Amino acid sequence: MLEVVSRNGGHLASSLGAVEIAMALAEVFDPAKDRVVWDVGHQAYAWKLLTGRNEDFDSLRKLGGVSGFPNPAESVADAAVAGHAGVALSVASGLAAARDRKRSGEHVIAVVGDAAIANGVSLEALNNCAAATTKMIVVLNDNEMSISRPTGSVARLLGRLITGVRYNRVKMAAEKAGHALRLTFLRGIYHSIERRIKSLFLGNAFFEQFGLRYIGPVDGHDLQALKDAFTVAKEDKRSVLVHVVTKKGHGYAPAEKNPTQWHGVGPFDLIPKEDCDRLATSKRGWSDAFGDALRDLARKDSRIVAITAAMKDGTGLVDFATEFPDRFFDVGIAEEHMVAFAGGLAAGGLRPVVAVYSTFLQRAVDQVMHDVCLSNQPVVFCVDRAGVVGADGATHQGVFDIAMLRCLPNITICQPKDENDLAALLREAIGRNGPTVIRYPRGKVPVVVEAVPTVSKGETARFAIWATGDWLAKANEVAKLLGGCEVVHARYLKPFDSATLERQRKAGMTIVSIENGSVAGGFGESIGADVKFGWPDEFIPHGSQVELEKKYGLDAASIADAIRRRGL
Ligand SMILES: Cc1ncc(C[n+]2csc(CCOP(=O)(O)OP(=O)(O)O)c2C)c(N)n1
Repeated sequence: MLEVVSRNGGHLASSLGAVEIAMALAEVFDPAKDRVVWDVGHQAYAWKLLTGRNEDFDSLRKLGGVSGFPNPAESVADAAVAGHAGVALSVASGLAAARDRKRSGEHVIAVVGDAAIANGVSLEALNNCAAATTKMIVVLNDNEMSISRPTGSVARLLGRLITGVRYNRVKMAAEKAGHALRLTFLRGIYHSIERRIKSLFLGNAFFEQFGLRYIGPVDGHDLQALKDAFTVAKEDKRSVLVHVVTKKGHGYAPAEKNPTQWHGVGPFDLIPKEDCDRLATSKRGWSDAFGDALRDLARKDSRIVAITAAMKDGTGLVDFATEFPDRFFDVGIAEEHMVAFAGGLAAGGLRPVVAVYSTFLQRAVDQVMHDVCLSNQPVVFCVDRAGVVGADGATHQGVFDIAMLRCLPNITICQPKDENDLAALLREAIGRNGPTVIRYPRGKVPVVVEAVPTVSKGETARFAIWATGDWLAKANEVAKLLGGCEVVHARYLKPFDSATLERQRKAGMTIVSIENGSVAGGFGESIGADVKFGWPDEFIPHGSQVELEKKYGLDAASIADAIRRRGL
């Protein structure tokens, strides 16, 4: 796992922490018959190695290779598609209810992390699982980490469950040393232990109230202990939750030391000179540019607050959180709550800035409509990873946001072309009395890019290319290859620059659109472009961004060829 991820990049720390869980599951259950549903699925590399993907594992996350996430199309051992957090308990409940009807007898197991179990969908599933199924098994993989430190009351409850057991051991030891309890000093410790043990039972009761027998906490790196616990869970007639305690990054010192930085990594030197130094020097991306621009604005405008759903690091908000701790909210993996909460903050007079990946905003489209757009709240959505993200594959490609959002009344959608433009659009968004979406892609941010037309003064262009943000540079390349072309940076996607479009139409130009988003429902459709380039009506698999653009004919040379073939 280490060797392959060091070459291909991937989700390392979570998968290292779940090795023994995967081994014990593969041994106690039948991967071909029993159904194991991994939540998010980024922690399932060992499961892949153990269930038929060992030979091909070198191709992890490569175009045409083994996916970084579970997928039934890849193996029968993968019970469900995964990539987004919080749904494993729901999917597993459905599989268990279907089994109950068929009386087919297989076991259904959901493996869920301590952050994902606090997600709204997980809690909805917990609320329903006793009514919906006769029996399912939940493995709660508790490493006391989300990507960064988890927030919220469920995290606190789980923490109490673990410390409760540690204290239980201390209490027993104290009891053995019975006479010592006469000393007041030790009596104080004893009472604090008592209190913690009470809270332990409250914690057990939490899951028992949902109809799940609670087993644990079990040491998640003790293979035999895991196998024993899973066997008990298997044999019990009732639904069971096995609380497993693991260490994120287990077995690789740099990842253990800094699990947040090693959650998802690019290629790295397997034995780093110094822990994580390569990551520390990684190039400046769009997320960093966003974080810096927001801090700049926040220093001048005290109404600005920032919100993330467990993605402080990925969205570039680490420095904001440090500089403005009381103006920063990490709501946990809870996108629906995050957006409705932002609507409330805006209604209360603040200027909330929601930083979220395009693919995860999908969860909260209803709240964008109902709690933000309908009452025209000034919420700014900074939609990161908008466009194809590459190796994370179909569950993570951020290609649907334009199509999903542009139909919503009151919303403004824009996309910067470079770093300066991002800062400017953010400033404009904060000043707007209504919702704004600013979308930008995964990857490095250019400082300045300008649209470069290839028509001389006085000459009329044969066609115009309208390009969104990050693909403006590509439009320039196409224009250079073909000549006779106007290039427009579609800075605002909604409302768009209709005066320019009208002028070009009147001049008889063909309108071409290029966007890093789905063609269906995309920007090109909204302007009625004659030729539209973007991602087709299918799920885009994993591969590098460059490879995928080539494969789908979306690199500059292929686009130029396609335009030429149309006789333009
Ligand atoms: C809906 C959704 N929001 C955000 C993410 C990004 N994300 C991937 S893993 C992760 C943390 C998961 O933590 P936990 O469930 O505790 O599992 P661990 O990685 O610690 O094993 C997050 C926030 C996601 N996959 N899905």
